[in-house]
Amino acid sequence: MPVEDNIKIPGAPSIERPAVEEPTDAREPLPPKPDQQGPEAVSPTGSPTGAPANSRAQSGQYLTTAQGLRLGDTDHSLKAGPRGPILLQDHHLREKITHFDHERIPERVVHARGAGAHGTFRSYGTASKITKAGFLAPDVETPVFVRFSTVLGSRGSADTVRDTRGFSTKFYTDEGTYDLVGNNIPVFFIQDGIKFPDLIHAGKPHPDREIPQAQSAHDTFWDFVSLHTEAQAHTMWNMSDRGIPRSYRTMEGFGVHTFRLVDAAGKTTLVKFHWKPKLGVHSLVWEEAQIINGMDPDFHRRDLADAIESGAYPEWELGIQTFPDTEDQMFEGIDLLDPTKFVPEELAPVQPIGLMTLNANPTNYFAETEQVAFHPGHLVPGIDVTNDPLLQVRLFSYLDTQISRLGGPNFAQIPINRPHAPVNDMLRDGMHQTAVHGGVAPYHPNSLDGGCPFMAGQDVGAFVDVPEEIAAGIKERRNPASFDDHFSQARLFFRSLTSVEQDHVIQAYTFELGKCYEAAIRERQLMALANIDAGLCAAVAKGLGMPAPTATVDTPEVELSPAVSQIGGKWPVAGRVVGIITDSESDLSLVAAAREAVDAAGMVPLVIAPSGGVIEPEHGPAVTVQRSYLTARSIEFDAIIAAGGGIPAADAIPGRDAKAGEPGATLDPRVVLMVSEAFRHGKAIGAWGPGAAVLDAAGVPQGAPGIISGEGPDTVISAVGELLSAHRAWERFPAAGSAS
Ligand code: HDE
Repeated sequence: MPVEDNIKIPGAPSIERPAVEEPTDAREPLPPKPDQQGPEAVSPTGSPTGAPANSRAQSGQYLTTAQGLRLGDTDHSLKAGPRGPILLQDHHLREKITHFDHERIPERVVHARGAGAHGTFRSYGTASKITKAGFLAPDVETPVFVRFSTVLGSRGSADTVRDTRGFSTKFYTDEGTYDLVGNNIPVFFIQDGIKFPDLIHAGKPHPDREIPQAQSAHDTFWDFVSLHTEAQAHTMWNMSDRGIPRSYRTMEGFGVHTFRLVDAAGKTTLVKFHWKPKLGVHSLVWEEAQIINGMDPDFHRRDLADAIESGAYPEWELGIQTFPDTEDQMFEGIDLLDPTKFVPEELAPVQPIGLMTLNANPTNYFAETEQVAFHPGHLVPGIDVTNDPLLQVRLFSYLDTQISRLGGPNFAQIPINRPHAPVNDMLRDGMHQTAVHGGVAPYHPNSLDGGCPFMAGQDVGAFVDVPEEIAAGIKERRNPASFDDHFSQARLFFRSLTSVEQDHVIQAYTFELGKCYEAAIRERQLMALANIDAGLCAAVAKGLGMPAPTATVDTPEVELSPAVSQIGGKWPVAGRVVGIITDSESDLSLVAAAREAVDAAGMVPLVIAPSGGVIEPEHGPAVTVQRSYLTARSIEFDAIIAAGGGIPAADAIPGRDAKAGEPGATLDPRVVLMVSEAFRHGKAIGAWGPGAAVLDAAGVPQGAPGIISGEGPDTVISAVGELLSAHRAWERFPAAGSAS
């Protein structure tokens, strides 16, 4: 049994530690864990019920049928004799199997893989000058549910694939539910939503063999984006470190489109929404991301849930860039209706308007994270849409998709989707209707139900579509000329990165295009890169072993935006994971002190030892092991402390663990691998005592950036924390750079 200690390691599956023996005493189901929360107890029509938070969970001590009939056996079917056929009469068997047969619903056509959390949003009130939205008034607190996602992969796909991430927030406001359904990249692939099925068909696995899963490194994707060059700006962001976030907690979020805020007098302001993570914007490195996909495909989900469980609540500031609502809807030459363009922060600063804190995990993934239904058309008074042709198509699509995904038109009555504002919608009947509507006159106007429901005036919170004059034009399928520039913002982004980040972009393009079978597709994408940046194009072409084409388009010169770089600041380290390597020669009092120090700094200490269990020294505290040399891999840790010499474990033989290498080594090869990978990935590494030998064996040069050797945790842990606040020891990446 693990020893109890005052440092709680997140991830316990149950609120109670189980005994080895199967429980036999009847008892009520266990309550949710302290880090968990369910949807608020409101009725299908938005009224508070006053019921306890877990009132929707199952209750009662005994197994029952769905009708509440107590059962005495669920392990044996009803048969004609012990060896006879099963009887059709077995109502329990049929109910159990029939329900099981229908447990799955269609996964989302995009963004199928996701993770969610509950939280609150507290408004600073700074936006109330330009919007009448009640939840943006000073100090208003609004419950939220957030779902993060990848775009291309199926529901069971890996978390750390190179992809755009979704960042959807449901604000349960008093004036109705407001959804901000954004991404972690501020520009999109396409300008007009009619192209969305083409984009997704190109990005998803090939329809014949259904490969590759959850990635863009394949022919159909690059075929499409190289032919359809408006996708190049988004692709550039995706090939940068933004495509492989370290954590959902370290992602920026963007509303992407331009929205319109409306004040009480009807005055409008154009805005772009930004979520700024308090922990900074950080990413994985590509090799790390690929190893994680195999070692821990749930890496991002686990990170989010563990952080919340351990009290390191992720926070984001919501901010807006504001622009005058002029007739041409342009700002500094950027068309605000073109979703493939962003407005650099240097031109329009992001003004903070509120703080979101995610403080509870869902109690049930399916009920909450899978069934939550977002829609950019879920608006509140004070926030309206613009004519961005991508947004306009989204306004149709999100409502429509829920009908097949959630089995009918009443998905707003599913607990996680219920508004916290009174609902009187005159929508009636349909599959899975759970409300019990009164009255006889669900039509307007009526007199039989006393005329109810009534139309609201603006004085009582009606949503009024912003009256907008539409310039005379002809009905046609055409973009405005301002949408024609496909390359300048890709150039702007690439050239604004530091040289380490530019190298990652080069690596990503070279990898992705190197995975394309067809040379013509590689060549065509190189032609697009030539129009963006000749140095980038040449470096990628070299890696592909192909000639670099010359530019065919006269791409306008750009002002750089250093704000898009992720490198160069210091951020909090809350919830970061520190692995502490120990062995039988480690001084366990130092290991115990290291755990305390890591925990006290708000990070999570995980002890890695030759085998699992508990290390019990003759003197001093016992230490519970969280990872063995077999189960640990560098990717799980943001920093590694070698507090032991990595004496080979009993299973350090390839027959038990292929990465253990050849037998007979003086150090366990898995420990050496762990440290060398962490070194290659620019992670902070600390060592004391026999740990120094591990660093030597891993080829870590003494005095290299981000390497701390000391006498013990006193000096090493604080130095490691300091290094982690910059995310990585960036100096360790030999930067070639490439901007022309
Ligand atoms: Fe989506 N998108 N999208 N999208 N999207 C969906 O809605 C769609 C777009 C985004 O966590 C679907 O409920 C079209 C831009 C997120 O549940 C679907 C177009 C942006 C999520 C859909 C776009 C997004 C979705 C799939 C082009 C960033 C996950 C299931 C007109 C601003 C929401 C669902 C969640 C989900 C359609 C473009 C973000 C099919 C037609 C641009 C974060 O309705």
